[in-house]
Amino acid sequence: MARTVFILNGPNLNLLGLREPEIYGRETLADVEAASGRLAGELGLGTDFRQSNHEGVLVDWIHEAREAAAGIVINPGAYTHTSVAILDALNAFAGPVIEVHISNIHRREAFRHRSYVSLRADGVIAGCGTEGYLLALRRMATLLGA
Ligand code: CA2
Repeated sequence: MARTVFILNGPNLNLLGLREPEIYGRETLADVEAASGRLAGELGLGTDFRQSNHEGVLVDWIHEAREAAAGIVINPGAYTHTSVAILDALNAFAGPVIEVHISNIHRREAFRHRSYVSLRADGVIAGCGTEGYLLALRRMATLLGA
C-alpha cells in the first residue's frame, strides 16, 4: 500500500483563491488538493489533505500522523509564527516534515520572519506559490525513498 503523507493547512487557507490573489494566487485549496493527489500518485505516495482554522485540531492531526502517516507537509498559516504547541507536536512525530508557505514570508512583515515550525522542519519552501506543495511532495518522495 502507498505510504501516506499528511498535508496539513492552517487558518484562513480555506480562503485560498477567493481573496488576496496578488499574494496567494488564484488556485483554490481544492485545486491544490487535486494537484497534490495527482502528483503523489505518480510518486507512489498517498495523500490525506486537511485544513483547519483551529490550533488544537492541527495538534490532534499531527498526533494522528504518528500512527497514520509516513511524513507531514504542513502550511501552518499564521500559527507558523506563534505556535509552540504545533512545534511540540511536530517534535513528537518521527518522520520527515516539510514546511510550505505560498508567499515568501521573508519578504513580508517582520513578524512573519520567525517560524517556530522551522525549528523542526527538515525542509522549508516559501515564495513558490501553490507549486510549493508539489515541490514539497517531490522532496518528501526523496526523503521517504519512494
Ligand atoms: O504564505 C503562506 O502560505 C502563509 O503561511 C499564509 C498565512 C500567513 O499568515 C503566513 O504568514 C504565510 C495566511 C493564510 C491566509 O490565506 C489566505 C488566502 C487567501 C485569502 C486570504 C487568506
